[in-house]
Amino acid sequence: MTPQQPPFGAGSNRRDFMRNGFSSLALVCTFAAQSSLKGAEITRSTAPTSAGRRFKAATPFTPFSRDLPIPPTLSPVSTRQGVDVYAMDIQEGLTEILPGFETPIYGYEGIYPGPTIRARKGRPTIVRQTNKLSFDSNVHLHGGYVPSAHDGHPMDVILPGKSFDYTYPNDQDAAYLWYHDHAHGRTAHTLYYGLVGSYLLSDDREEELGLPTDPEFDIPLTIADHAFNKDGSFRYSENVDLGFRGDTILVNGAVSPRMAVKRRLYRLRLLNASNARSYTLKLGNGRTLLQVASDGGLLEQPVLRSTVLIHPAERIELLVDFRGFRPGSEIVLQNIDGESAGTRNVLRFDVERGGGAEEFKVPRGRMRTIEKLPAPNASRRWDLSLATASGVQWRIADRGYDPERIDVRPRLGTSELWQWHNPSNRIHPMHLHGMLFRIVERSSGVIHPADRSWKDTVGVLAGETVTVQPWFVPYTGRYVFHCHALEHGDKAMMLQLEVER
Ligand SMILES: [Cu+2]
Repeated sequence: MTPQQPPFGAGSNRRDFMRNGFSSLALVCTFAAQSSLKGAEITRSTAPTSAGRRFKAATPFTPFSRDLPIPPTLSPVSTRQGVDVYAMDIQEGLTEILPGFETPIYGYEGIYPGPTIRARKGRPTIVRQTNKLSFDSNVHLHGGYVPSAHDGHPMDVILPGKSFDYTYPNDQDAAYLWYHDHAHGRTAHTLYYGLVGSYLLSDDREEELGLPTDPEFDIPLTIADHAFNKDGSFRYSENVDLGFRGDTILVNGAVSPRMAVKRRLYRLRLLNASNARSYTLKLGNGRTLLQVASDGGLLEQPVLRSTVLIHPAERIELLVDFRGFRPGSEIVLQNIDGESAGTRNVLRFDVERGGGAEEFKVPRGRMRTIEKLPAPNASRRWDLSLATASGVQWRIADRGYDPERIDVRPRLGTSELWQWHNPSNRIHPMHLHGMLFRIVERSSGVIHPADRSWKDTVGVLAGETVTVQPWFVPYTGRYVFHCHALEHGDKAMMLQLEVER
């Protein structure tokens, strides 16, 4: 493991991070004091840093001390013949995550997470992305039915100083899509340093069901684990085998924030935007959560869950009815897999006094009918394994990524059975671009009811075999499928398919 360079190279015009001398001093004192602590909890890292060794007193890592930031919703710059045109700059930025410190990031519009796009089924969008970074970038709309040329294929990049108009047909059911950098070999770096944003596609059906779509009550929650250097910058160290693990959970770019909620129904859209960490989320008081959607949109019916497992790149939409809580209640969303306070505390809901009079309905029974897949016309087995012959590299079917090679050529409109076979001791969240699949079998047991709808990413557990059935629609062309543990996908756990007519 070697520490990575900070994102900004020499010659950039990065400002001094420490705007606030007092807070900065406090943090440095905290680090200095902590570095002399002995014993407890000092096991995972030797670099002096952040949450793993926090003080009892308030520090920048004290959970629930900041309000949940909500990324701004981007407005179109124009509308041409029913197509909304958006524009974004991919650029460096500074953001205040730890009070008094500015953390250098890469960001869409220079912010982390990037702005949210709210799109509507049947109404296409064009997103003009201008690369103001000093290296190649591109944008993948994760979960989108998008023509190959607009998918953000790892080899289709925007050169520094150039722009690309991504055209999104939005001809698919409502779903929580998200966009992120996909230039080959550096996604672990660029996503970690901030190139992530939400793309919320709505349709008539979800409105008929009464699901909240007002941005005040329909909240994207981008969850990612990070670590910090003393100067407040993100700390990253590459670990190709395990994938990166941070010691501090950020939600929408704030350390374990609090969210003031009214006594009414909220739609919480969870995105695991972590490099490689999976979470098992649970409400602190043991209340159940109602899941209504996953990667590919609505479930057939709502599913009550006591815990929610979410792997990198997956989305889970929950409805939480805060009328059931007393005013003044504080309910903590915890990651019960967390190994420390910094990775256990996710978010606290602070129920405000008053409210409770709003009318709304919680969907019960059938929300949608999942389309029937054509019978599979091929069966493939993809072994997921670690190769160590020339440095640590991950493989799919003993192959690493080769952009010149097409690994599978399915016909448009057909489906196949794909068996992800994972003899390794790591979780591999396997993702297919441009298309959706169903999970049809898990060797570890039954398929959870919340995983029976359309998916674009599935967490294949250590030792597990998961069979999925992708449907090769709606476009022909070249797409990739890969592990979304970003260090795995970068090196080089990715293959290529070409859907042919
Ligand atoms: Cu993997």
